[in-house]
Amino acid sequence: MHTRFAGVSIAALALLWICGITCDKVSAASWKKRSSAPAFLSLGYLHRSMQGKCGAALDLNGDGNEDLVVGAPYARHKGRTGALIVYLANRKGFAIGHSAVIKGDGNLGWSLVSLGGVNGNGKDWFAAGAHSGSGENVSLSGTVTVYRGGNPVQEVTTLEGENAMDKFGFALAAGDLNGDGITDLIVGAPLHSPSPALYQKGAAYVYFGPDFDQATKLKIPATEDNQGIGFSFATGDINGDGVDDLLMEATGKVVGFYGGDPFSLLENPEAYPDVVFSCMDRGFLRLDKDQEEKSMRKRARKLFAKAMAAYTPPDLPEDIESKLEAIVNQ
Ligand SMILES: [Ca+2]
Ligand SMILES: [Ca+2]
Ligand SMILES: [Ca+2]
Repeated sequence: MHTRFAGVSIAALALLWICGITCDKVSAASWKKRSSAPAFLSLGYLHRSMQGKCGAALDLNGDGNEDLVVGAPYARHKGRTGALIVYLANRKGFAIGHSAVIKGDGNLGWSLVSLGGVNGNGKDWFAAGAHSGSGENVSLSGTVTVYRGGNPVQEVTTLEGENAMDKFGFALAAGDLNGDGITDLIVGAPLHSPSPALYQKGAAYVYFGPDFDQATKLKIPATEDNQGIGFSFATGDINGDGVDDLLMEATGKVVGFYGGDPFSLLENPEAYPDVVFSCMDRGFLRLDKDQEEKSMRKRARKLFAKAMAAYTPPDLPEDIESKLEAIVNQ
């Protein structure tokens, strides 16, 4: 079973954020040679870049120490927009400076997800979204680039949305949905229009590892029951069968599809969700299907609350933070 919620990332990013604030007040020279958390960069093109919008903690170079990739979707360089900042750590912690900056376009760094070890060499892979990116076939559809761990990291493939302005790559998640032991990549395109009647109601796409092939993706379009998908996801095993399941935010509710081998969504991508939760003030309420199962509801609620928290900027109003915390701790 794989549960890929950014718990570690949250902690690392919180440190990073705190560190960034501190940097404004303390000169770099007064810092110790090695720090437990890296500092935000103050390079000109990263000014107002929203660096820290997202992050992923993963071992890029296979040395056993968790490294950090941070998105800066509004970094500006030579007319392009977006960047990823890589921080490699050793066993003592992070160096003060960054290790590399991967410059991109189309708001690269809006979303990030670790794919774990894909080819068994100990170096983790990750994917990064550029929701305004242009693909080979469609301009401004949004793109997602898959990177192979290493020093430097290398691009494996770039995926693209179907139509301009789909915002493909707005949200990402990872999990082994077809139960073959290899991580799969889930990409949201919240403004995709599956049909005129479902204008900008969204879609989700699943790309199966280790190839993450554009041609063999699974498209889960918005339906009458699933409108508003593509903004956020969570993965984890909510029905306890050992295979990751997919939870998707939809308008006014969260819908869930069970993973499996065979993966039933492959047969019918427009199937009615296996579970539907409505977003009520007090968390998630199971609405329909099968018998009430408290433990599953509780797990799903926790999984999704953690995923939402991972995408929460650090300056949310206190009441929203406390509500999220209450959901997570229920
Ligand atoms: Ca490492
Ligand atoms: Ca898989
Ligand atoms: Ca499952």
